[in-house]
Amino acid sequence: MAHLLSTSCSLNIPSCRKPSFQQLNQGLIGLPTSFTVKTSKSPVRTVILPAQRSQRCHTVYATATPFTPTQSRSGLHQSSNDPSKAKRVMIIGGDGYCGWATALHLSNKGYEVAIVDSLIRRLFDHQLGLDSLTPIASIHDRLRCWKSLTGKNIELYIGDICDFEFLSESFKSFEPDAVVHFGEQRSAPYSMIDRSRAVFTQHNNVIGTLNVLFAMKEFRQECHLVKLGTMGEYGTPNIDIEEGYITINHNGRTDTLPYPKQASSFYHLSKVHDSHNIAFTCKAWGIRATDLNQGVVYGVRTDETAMHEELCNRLDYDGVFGTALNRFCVQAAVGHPLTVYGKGGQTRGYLDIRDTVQCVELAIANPAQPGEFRVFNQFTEQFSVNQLAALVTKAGEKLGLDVKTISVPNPRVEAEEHYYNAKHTKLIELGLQPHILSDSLLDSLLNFAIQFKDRVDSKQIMPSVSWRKIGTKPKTVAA
Ligand code: NAD
Ligand code: USQ
Repeated sequence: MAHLLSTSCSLNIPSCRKPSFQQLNQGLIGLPTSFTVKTSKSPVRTVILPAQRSQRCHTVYATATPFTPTQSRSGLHQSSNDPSKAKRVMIIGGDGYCGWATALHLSNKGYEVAIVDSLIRRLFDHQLGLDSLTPIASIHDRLRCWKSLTGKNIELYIGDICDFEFLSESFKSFEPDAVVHFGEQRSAPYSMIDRSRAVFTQHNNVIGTLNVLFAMKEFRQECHLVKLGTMGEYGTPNIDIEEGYITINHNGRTDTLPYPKQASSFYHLSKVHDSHNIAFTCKAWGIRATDLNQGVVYGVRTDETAMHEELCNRLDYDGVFGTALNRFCVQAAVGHPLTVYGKGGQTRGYLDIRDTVQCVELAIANPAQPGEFRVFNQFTEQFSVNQLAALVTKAGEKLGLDVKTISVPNPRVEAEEHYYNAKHTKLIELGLQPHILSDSLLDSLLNFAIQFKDRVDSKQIMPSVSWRKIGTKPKTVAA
């Protein structure tokens, strides 16, 4: 992959010192004493750290060893294998936007949590010259801070799930009862930059998920997979969207079949293929799985990430990784016109990141049966892009901002005016209490954007990736 800077790293982290808050605030503790990055032709691999069990609290060694010290396994949520133990949840992609918030939330709720992440998302940012609106601490500092604030451990396995050996070691070491899989390349524009990114996205996502399925079959047959899918798998059909399955009468016969998929980017297509692979392995091997077809997520704060600045989550506003509502709030804060693509009638399901963590918790607490492939549509409200722009304009004006909107020629190939009515009752039935997009949430998101507006690089706001112009030439190689 021409765009990938392949790395293998060795890293020594100083010994176990409990940080003071002052130190954490100054970012002084936990800086690696040595850090080397080697480049090679192979994709990003495992971080390899020296094997010293005595320093286990701050040292990851070999491919898959916990970052934090082991703690007595107590908690509210019990493992199906041994009811006296807390449920063990592996969060793949736990350094990312949804994964980080979820890892802290579940840890706070008494689950034993491990994060598995290749940190490749941080590399994408470096390669494309992007940055989160919010400053984010390294994963090591994040976990040290969490431990010092709450006394709770989150174990850390740094590596690529496309590397089956690494994933196997992580499974054997952590022995998860549930795996929450966020660990994919998740940007539709990224997957449409050039051939190399399209191929990378499908390889990373499809092979990574396939490896997770094989690891479950081999090492943790009882484990429940909670996989992040996307509402975009369904596209925008001119009929109601059901939750995963539709009952069809055809030529006098009836069957309940997977709902038709009409994805509209190489990224969204990778999710469709994942869903098929998961459905097949549920049938063939008796895997238990929940596919959470999530809508577009907005917001940044959750109860846990708000506890300390080093726990702060990322917030993307750029034209590649930024999503509609988050982008509009940042645009309003810096006086950039809101970028409505095309006619703005594109309608999608949206949810607050506080509901992402709630939905995942509900799915884990109410697992699918062996062999069951369960699909939930995970969003709380639907909006068109024009409606979002109008809501942000109104909320911005209340804060004294002069918010304008422009119509940008649509860089994507998508319906700009269409019917959209997607069902989303199954998570409500399990107990989801939605955070509806309110004036106060918009106020707080806008205030957040205003707080960090000096970090905004306005050059990153306009879209630069065209669905029609994608070609074979790697885009980051100078002409
Ligand atoms: P993100 O890019 O912030 O986080 C993804 C994380 O996965 C990153 O930390 C990355 O380093 C890691 N990762 C990627 N490939 C990996 C691999 N091969 N091995 C190990 N780690 C890997 O993305 P996000 O916004 O948190 O999204 C998480 C999941 O939720 C994705 O699967 C995405 O498709 C889905 N989702 C996100 C949204 C949204 O609005 N953000 C909406 C619907 C669905
Ligand atoms: N849009 C604009 N202006 C912008 C940004 C987006 O009009 O400045 C429009 C897009 O054209 C699209 C809609 O808003 O019609 C949503 O785009 P988005 O960038 O907010 O979200 P999308 O590309 O669909 O992807 C995001 C996440 C992805 C997840 C998906 C859920 O990046 O991981 O799968 O939301 S869903 O949209 O339901 O498929």
